[in-house]
Amino acid sequence: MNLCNISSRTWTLVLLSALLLGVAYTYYTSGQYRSTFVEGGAEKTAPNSHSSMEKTKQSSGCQGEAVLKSQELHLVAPDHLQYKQPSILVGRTDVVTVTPWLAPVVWESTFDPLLLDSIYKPQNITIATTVFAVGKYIRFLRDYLNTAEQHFFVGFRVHYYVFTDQPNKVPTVKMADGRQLTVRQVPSSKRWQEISARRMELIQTLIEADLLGQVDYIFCLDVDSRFHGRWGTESLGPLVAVIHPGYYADQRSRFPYERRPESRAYVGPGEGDFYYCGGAFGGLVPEVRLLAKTCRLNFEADAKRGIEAAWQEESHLNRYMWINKPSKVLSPEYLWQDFKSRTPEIRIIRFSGVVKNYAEIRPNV
Ligand code: UD2
Repeated sequence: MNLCNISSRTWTLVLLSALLLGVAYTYYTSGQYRSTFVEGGAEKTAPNSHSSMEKTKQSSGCQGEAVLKSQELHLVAPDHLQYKQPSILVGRTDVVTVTPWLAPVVWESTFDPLLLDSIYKPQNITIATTVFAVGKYIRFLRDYLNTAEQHFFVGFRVHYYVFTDQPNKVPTVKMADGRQLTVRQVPSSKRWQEISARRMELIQTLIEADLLGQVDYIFCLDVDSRFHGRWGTESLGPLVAVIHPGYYADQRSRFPYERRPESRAYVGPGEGDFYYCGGAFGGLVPEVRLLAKTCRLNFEADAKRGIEAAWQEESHLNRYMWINKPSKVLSPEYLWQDFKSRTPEIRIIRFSGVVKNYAEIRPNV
């Protein structure tokens, strides 16, 4: 063995170790952050849900061991829980239950409510919901709240945040234990487009001031709607979008995306996945904060150049969800419209927009 041989082996070892370290570092950093699309925005990256993981002891069957706890990545079922046997051969065949990026599409009979509730119950999660009831829309609030008490995350901690210009008209609704309501006063507006569009800004502010680190999930919903069936733990995920009931059978060329390239909400021909509704979206609080912030910044950048996207924040949300793929997609069962007759694939309507006379309830036409 000469000196020359030793040094070339040593060099090979050093180089291999450096290569391995490099690969490990790239893998680690790419897992830490989820890249996002913020045109004109300050933020380029966002914490991934992995970062909220904490090491903790919990009763997972691994008594005494430290295990990873995360609402999304480590689903712990109670020992000895009895439920229907799952199958990978028998299930719904009339609808698609997974997106091309492998996110579940939630339809009736694709999940086991007992199993899911049993997984999430011990986590003691809190779900915030935001709802805007400005001007004449205050009339929808009572039904919205009453039906939410019957169907929305029953048995879980829910905190309703009502944004209204008429706090004195917020109805008193009997709520189950662990559920509460907070009223936030907002200015009235002469344009419905402005009310609808400002929601993102107010949601972002609420999250940053009150919800981060306090609440687990948030759902932002339209007030002119009622719950008719279960909306629960099956809807939980880091970033959750709802398919709009009006367009799910259409070609994407027909989706009412913003089509002017000069808008930050632009989605071009041959682009886009589904058409999602602005009336319902949600997920983990940090993810929804990023969504709200991005949509608000892009909305404001458009406004500075005199552009208002075709469907205000719904257009910006669609653009966002195209780039930042939702981790769970809720079928139109989760936002139907009362005027639409039910189609065979809709086995249950869980939440549905009421029929309204736009000319009568909106401040402008
Ligand atoms: C669609 C969307 C809605 C929004 C809008 C375009 C669905 C089912 N609905 O609904 O989310 O994207 O198009 O901007 O996806 N509001 C008030 N006072 C008003 C007007 C609106 O409080 O005077 C609030 C209220 O919470 C209402 C929401 O804004 O639920 C959306 O407004 P909308 O219901 O008039 O819009 P709509 O039904 O066309």
